[in-house]
Amino acid sequence: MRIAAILLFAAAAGRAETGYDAWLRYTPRAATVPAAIATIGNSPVLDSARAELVRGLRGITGRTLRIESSIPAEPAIILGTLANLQQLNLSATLATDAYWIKSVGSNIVITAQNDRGVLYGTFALLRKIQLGESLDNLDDRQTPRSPLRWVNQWDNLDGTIERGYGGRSIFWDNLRARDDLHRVSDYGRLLASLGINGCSINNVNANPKLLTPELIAQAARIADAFRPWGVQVALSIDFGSPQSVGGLDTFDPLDPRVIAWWNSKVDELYRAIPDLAGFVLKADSEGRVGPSTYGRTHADAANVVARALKPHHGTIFYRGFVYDHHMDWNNPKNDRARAAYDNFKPLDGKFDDNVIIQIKNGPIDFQVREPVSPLFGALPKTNEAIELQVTQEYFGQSRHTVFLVPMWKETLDAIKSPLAAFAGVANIGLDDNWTGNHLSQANLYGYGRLAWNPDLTASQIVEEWTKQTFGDDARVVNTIAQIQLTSWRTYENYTGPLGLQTLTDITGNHYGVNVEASERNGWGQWHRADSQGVGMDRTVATGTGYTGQYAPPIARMYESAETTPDDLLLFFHHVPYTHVLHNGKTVIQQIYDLHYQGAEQVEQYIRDWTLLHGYMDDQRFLAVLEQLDYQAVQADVWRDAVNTWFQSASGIKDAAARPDLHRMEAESMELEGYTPVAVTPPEDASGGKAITCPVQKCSAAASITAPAGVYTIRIQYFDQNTGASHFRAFLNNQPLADWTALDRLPSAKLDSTTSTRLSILGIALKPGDRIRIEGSPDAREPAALDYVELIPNK
Ligand code: GCV
Repeated sequence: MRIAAILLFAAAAGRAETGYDAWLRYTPRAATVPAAIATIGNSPVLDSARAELVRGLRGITGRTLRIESSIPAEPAIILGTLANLQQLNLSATLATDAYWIKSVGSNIVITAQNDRGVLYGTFALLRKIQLGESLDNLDDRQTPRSPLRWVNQWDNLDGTIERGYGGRSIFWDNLRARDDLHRVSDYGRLLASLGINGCSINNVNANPKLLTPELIAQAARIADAFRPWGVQVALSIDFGSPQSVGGLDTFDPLDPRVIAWWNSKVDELYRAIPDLAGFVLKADSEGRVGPSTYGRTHADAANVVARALKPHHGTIFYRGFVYDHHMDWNNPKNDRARAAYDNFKPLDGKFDDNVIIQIKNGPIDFQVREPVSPLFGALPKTNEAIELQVTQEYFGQSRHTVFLVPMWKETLDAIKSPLAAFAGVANIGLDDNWTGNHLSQANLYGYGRLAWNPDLTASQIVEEWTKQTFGDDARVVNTIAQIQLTSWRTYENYTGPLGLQTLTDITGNHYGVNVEASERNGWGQWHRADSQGVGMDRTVATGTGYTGQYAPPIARMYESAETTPDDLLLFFHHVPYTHVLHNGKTVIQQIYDLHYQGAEQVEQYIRDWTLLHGYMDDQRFLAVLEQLDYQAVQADVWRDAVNTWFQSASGIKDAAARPDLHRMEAESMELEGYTPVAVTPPEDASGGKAITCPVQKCSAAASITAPAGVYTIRIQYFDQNTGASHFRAFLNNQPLADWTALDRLPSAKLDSTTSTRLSILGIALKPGDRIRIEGSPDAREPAALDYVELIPNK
């Protein structure tokens, strides 16, 4: 938190603006459109299309469209399927869900092969208007690249969300669908605006109870809420269900009783949800049961369910995310990255045609940078879907701005084989703004747009999103686009560059820094950094052989450190810290430099964002400012922790001159009541130590030795989730700041996750001035402090 700046802006805040409308804001702008709408045909989806057009144009033009049920003599916007608009003699062949927006005389016609296509065309017309595109001589036909475009919710039936950072579930609470499902309808509208046509409504770590009659009835209510928006419900299933809820003594996919159970369960489901899209199945992965229990294959498992779905035209997405999380880390030939290919390649051609293998973009698990999974294109006789994680599990969990589209684009551009489907692990919850951070909405938008058309560029997507969400003032669009488009690289710079993967707490919350957490365990996210060098040797020649899973030209490129791009060097090769990169720097110096660079880039985002004051509503302006400010703090924590760890591991000092931070370690201040404690891991605190207060009130004081000048005073403290400690800061006994540690940070420990700070801007200081901080613990939170730092004003 920055005290001076935020208070200043907060004073200006006016009308409540939550961000709930996301990119469907329909704010006023000049647009010449017909005054009437005629919808030919009748269905809930067409009703949604008509209502959306009326709503959108009322917002944009201030006028309410006249509603006609047949084509009027005067100009109109005409909605209907090709079959219903035969009188217009439009000749076209359109795929399911494709749309055609066409000027016919003074009319604008939105047509498609199915009602859902008409709905998508309606949103597309509204998007054009919001983007200020010309409506003259319209002739725009758009066909989605893949027929199935789903989001996966990792929502649990108790209302929590696995890896969810936008609040609790909009679907479930306390083992039932919520009584009020209006958020589900509103979400359906957001999804429809992007062309998403399926949503699996529960966690892939599936609760088998979902297949009991009581919960099937609940799922049916959710399907009803989505249906008017053309979003079909799918369910994540547990492969042990024939036994756990079916009462059988087996779930062996080849057992006739199991086959019969799946058939009858699926029939029951379709009676309740006639348009059920199908299932998602995570089997033999991270403790989920699967066919291996009976020595059966993934094809046996997928097909038994697929055959039950087939008569109902349902699809099963079978996850390729299968690996052993108890691998022996001492064996240098073991490699989690190999797992998906090793498991599925031998089964190519053995899956039924309504099975889709759902493959994560990279071979590990949504790390900050991974190569493209070698399974794409390796299964020519099998349907493949790409799974992208919209929720920011390893990307700062909605507390950091990270726009994922540029990363997804690199993957999608590299995949040459057809994709039968897209699956995106969604990032929404009950928070007012859906995603916990206004700028993270762009990830959902971008996912949907790419699922429709993977050829769109990241710049096109961010520009569209920004104009619709924040308006089309050039300063706003350029600033937000610049922040979003560089944010992945920025985050990578301070969390895990050169292919190290996200250096986070792998066995914990996946949020804060813990460089060693990935090592010496069976999870296989190893980077194998030690005193000599760093990186995983995945070569065929001397390593795990993973590079051999790629097609020959790619395999050759990754086999040699010389030809591997620096961004992925340490993913493929173990090298000494002194290995020289293509840019001429050593690996170790690059690690140091990039961490400084990443942290500085976030500071720049704050400066850039500040210039947008007055160009948007104060609420969203302020919320993003606070979020970026917090991100800057965390980027410093990451920088210091990672650099400290590598300096101590490698024994090689950072060769660059860094600015003097005038840092006073809390443990070296004059303490009353406070006690120094060791922090684990030590790199998570400056000097490896913090101070905690074991009594009701403690204080830490120091005299300033920095030269006279104007400074920002940074007080680095710990904000655990076990209480709300109170702090007060004084300068020469005059009150300077007063705050309570009650941010929602996901840890109860003193570590990098809870390390945060208060910045007090613009304070004149001279040598000898006394800074004193008082801390009062609350519950089990000990008002811990790490350091005080003085940053001279430039
Ligand atoms: C739903 C990672 C996540 C898990 C997730 C799993 C998966 O391991 O940390 O939370 O489980 O991926 O994709 O199945």
